[in-house]
Amino acid sequence: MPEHTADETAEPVGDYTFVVVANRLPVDRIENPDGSVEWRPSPGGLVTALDPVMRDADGAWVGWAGAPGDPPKPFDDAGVRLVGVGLSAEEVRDYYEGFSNATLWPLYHDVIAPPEFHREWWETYVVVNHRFAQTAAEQAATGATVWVHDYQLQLVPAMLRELRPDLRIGFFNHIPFPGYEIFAQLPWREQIVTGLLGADLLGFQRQGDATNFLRACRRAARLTTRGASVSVPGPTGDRQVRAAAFPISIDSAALGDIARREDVRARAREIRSALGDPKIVLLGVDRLDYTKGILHRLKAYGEILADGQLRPPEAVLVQVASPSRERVEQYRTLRNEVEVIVGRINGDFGALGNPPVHYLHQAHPREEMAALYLAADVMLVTSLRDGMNLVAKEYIACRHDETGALVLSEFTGAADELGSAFIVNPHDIDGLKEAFLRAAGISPREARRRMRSMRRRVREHDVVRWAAGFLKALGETPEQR
Ligand code: GDG
Repeated sequence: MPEHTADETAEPVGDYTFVVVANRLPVDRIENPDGSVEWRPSPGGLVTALDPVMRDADGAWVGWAGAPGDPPKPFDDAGVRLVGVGLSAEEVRDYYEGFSNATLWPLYHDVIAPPEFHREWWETYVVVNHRFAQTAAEQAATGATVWVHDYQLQLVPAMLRELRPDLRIGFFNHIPFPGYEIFAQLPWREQIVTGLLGADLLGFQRQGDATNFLRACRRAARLTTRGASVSVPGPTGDRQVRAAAFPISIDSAALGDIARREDVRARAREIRSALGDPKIVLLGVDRLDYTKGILHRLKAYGEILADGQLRPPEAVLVQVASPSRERVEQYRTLRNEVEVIVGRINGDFGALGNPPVHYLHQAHPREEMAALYLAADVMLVTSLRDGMNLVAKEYIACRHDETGALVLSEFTGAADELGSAFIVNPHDIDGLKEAFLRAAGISPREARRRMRSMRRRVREHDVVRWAAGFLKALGETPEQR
């Protein structure tokens, strides 16, 4: 129970001056054979990004524990108060798999897959967003800062402001915000815009995303914008809400340290030797998601092999595709398509003991990821649309010796920062093939030149700086801006 109230009539308030609200708690529930339950850190872009920030702050994290049913009782983990939000099986289906991952995700990624619009999904999205807002309101101390994350929770800022006008509310969108012609398809476009505008500051990955959002404010909600600010009418006059780019990053130093470890370097050598000591190792690391352009990458690689421009076993591709959203139909279809193409390439161009594609549909520990990055001569990031893409930055952070080459889609947020990569349009298969070959044949000198500037960028703009920049801007008054 909350211990104190702001006054006798107001909503009860909690103890935490910094509260993160995200769809998932940063843990997975593991049930041991003896029936005991433990919580393990779970991988993923957001978790990786916020971990160092939460360790420093005395904060609370509100999120869903990842399985339907009652939420776990609030508990402390590594100095952070974890507060679970419970979802029923139907809510997981309609709010998470449905509206979040089969409506918003494809819509916001430029309709690479067709979004589905269902009124029942929307209604559940509203109910669940309200539950997240209510839970956050119960945890936040008077005047606390609350940072809401991502497309699953776009109504939370306005709901939270309604419950707790004393809070300072930030929102960060990890995925792209689409152009208005696409966003306008959403039957609930106005509600989404006004939901987001409950925040004081809205952060996006790229300037283009912020610009798209400002346009949506004008078109869908008929509001006035000036520069990066939107005027939002409220009970006490207009509020100025700011929308700007805050490109997310990684904990570059921590990952760099892992990549320096002798056991990790030994593992990288072992990986190369297990692959048959090829001349060129190409690597893809993605959640198995249709936004990541895995099929385009495989098509280009298959054609390169067919043309004889790279010949296994001198060149091999390792594709890590970590399992993702397997209950959503489009993800099951994608898995089948990827596995058919991998099988075809291996069937056409492999020899006994020497498949040209090593395909791993598994999640791996961080050390193994670092070893894979170290083992790879060429990193392939070919997303059709991607808010940022942390994998690109992780590869760069691991390459202490300034070798290796990054092929990077122009449709990632990372492309705005990593201009020294081989920038590609993944829809242009000939262009992809050319970039793969140029990256595979790069001279040590050119690799060093490109890697050096990208490493500087990733080192200096790490996740701590990202979070600090966002929180500083959130703390500024309109006049200070
Ligand atoms: C969303 C946006 C944005 C992957 N497999 C394993 C594993 N991973 C880690 C990677 C990386 C993270 O997951 C994936 O992050 P990405 O940025 O590449 O992509 P999304 O998951 O789609 O993330 C994206 C991000 O949010 C942050 O804002 O950049 O645009 O779509 O860190 O290394 N980690 C481990 N084992 C795996 O098997 N340990």
